[in-house]
Parts: sequence; structure tokens; C-alpha cells
Amino acid sequence: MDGLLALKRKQGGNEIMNRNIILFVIVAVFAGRVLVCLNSSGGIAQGQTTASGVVLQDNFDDNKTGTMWKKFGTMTGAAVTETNKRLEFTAASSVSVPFIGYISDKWWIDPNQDFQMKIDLYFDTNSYNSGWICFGLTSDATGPNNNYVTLGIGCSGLFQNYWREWNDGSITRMDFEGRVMSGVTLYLSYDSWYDILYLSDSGYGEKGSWQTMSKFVKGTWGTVPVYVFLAATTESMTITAGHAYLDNFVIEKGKLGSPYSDVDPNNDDPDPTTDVAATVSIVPSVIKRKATSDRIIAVIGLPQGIELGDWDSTTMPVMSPGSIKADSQTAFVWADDTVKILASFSRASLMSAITTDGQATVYVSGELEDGSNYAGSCKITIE
Ligand SMILES: [Ca+2]
Repeated sequence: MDGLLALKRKQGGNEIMNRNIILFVIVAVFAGRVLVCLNSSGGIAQGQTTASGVVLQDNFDDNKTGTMWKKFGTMTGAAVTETNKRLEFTAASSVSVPFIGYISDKWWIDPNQDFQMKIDLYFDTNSYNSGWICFGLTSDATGPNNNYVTLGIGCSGLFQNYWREWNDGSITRMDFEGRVMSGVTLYLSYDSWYDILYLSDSGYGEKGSWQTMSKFVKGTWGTVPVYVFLAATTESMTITAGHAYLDNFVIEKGKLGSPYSDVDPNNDDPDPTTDVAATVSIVPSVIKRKATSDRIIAVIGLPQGIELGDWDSTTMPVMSPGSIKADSQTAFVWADDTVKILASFSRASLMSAITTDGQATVYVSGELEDGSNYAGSCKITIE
């Protein structure tokens, strides 16, 4: 777009500036120039509005955290609550909130295929302090810590704005644009072939997009699971109930992955006998990309109450990403009476599924004798 405003800040050095300080600069630049919409077309949807079905959605009308989400970043003085049929955020002025919200729980988006998602946002707090609500993508299953891209709306220094920010693990970049509407719909879409992410307030794809990001998803993260988060962040801003919320999250296109073979994130009725939460550890957790041995051993711990006879010795566990089937497994009863499974996977297969070095989350799932599924995850480091 025209008049792009961008500022960088360095992580871990002496040059860290919070968004508030950066926005003082921006507000000065923007004095007398507040746009209604992000693009010049007046917000009329003109993107690639490809007719496609709903892949996944949550309208939050059930007023409870469903099985498709887990909360992250919770802290005293800030809250994320599904209430009034929407996802509301509150925060006290005594706290600064890094990121608090929902992140996709045991499902992810496969970046090997295009995806499209949108959400409704409402934010009408006017403050000299800073706060935003947003949605975004991260390669970290625990939350948008150091690798993320996010799009949202908020306010800083009485400047109502749209906000985009990304972090690739070493650099944070943020962009702002003036905003007059309290309620907006924002769009994230992805072209997998060209590895381009489109951020927009008017639809999917290139037309009308506010920001495009090339070679970020696969280029920076590699072909790894991409997690969705819905969040708020503040710098000492008081947000009271009903003034900052998200609603009507929809993935309209995309391929979802999950460690559970039969999981349906749209199913809000968890059956505890179906999905068993397992622990997974891979020893050593640092995997050499060019190691001579081609074996990775995963230790899968099943919860108390599951006995050795429940283990299915004929159905091999599967490691994700890559849907790598174990080539052998064995099980035993550990000292604390829990059952542990040892499964052997191909290192080469995992290396071709995760193309980027660094930290990654791997999932191992399998089936028990009665047909129910178990799954768990752990972090590994690839060098
Ligand atoms: Ca709703």
C-alpha cells in the first residue's frame, strides 16, 4: 500500500522499543491523516473470494472454551473469556500483557496447501496507553513467542489503528494504519506455491491486501505445522469487558493436520475414552541433520489406568509432521505402573518433513487395542 510505515526493533539488545514509543513517532507522522480503511477501495471485498466450504469455524456462541482451543499467556490482571457469544479480553492498567489468548489445540494448518481465514474484531477503547486484539499464525505450538505473524486492531496514544507485526526469531517488524471503525473483519490468506501471505481488511488474495509477506511461512519456518492464535496484547492499557473482542472465526480454505487420526476440531463434544493424552520424549532431543544413524527413538508414556494389555502391538505409531510410520515398537510397564511404548522412526523421513533447522514440535500418535487413539508431543532441536 502507499505510505507504508515500518519500523524495526532488535531483540535482546539495548535497542528494544515498545510499540508505544514507536507509535509516538507514527502518530506524529499520521497527524491529520487517518484513513477509513486499509486499502483505497473503501473496504469493498475484491479479493479472491473463491467459493469454498467452511473447513473450520468457531462463533463462540457456546460461551465455553471448546476442544479446538487452549489458552496461552494467561496472567493475573488479564483475561481471555468466551462470554456474550464472543471471545472477550480484559486487562488492568497495572499489567502489560505480552500475548494472551487461544491457540489451536492439537490441530494445525498444512502450509503445503493454500489457506484462507477471517475473523471479526471489535475494539473501541480510547487510551493514551497501548493495546491490540489480533489473530495470527505461529510455528510454535505453545503460542506466538518468537515466531509469528499477526494482524489486528487497537489503539496507542489515542491513535486508533490497524496493526501488523511479525517476528522471525530475531527481528520484529510492525506496521500501523489509521482506523475509524470499531468493528472490522480481517483476512489472512496464503498462496502455498509462491509462499506469499496476504493480510487484508477486504478479502482474500492479492487484490486489496494491505500487506504481503513473501517467503515467510515456508521460507522462514520451513514446511512445519502452522498454528492459529487469537490474542490480545497490551502495554498498561485498561480494557474493560465488552470493549475488545473477537467473533466468527472461519477457515474457509486449507488443509488441517492433527496428531489424532480421527480428530474433528469442529466436534465440540470430547469423548475421553477416544483420545488419550500421552507424553512423548525423544532422546536425545537434539537431532543432527547429517547423523550417520537413521533411527529416532520416541518414548511414549500412557496415563495411569492403561495396562499393557491395552497396547496394540500390530498397529504402528505415527510421527508428525510427515506422517511417518514407526518401523518397530515395543512396550513395557515402568516402575510407576504406567505403560511406556518405545517406537523407532526414520530420521531421514523426519528431516525431509522438517526442512528448517532449529526447534520444532513433533507429535506421535497411535491406536490402542480398543481402537481409541493416543497422542502426545515434544520439542526437538534439529541442527
Ligand atoms: Ca458469536
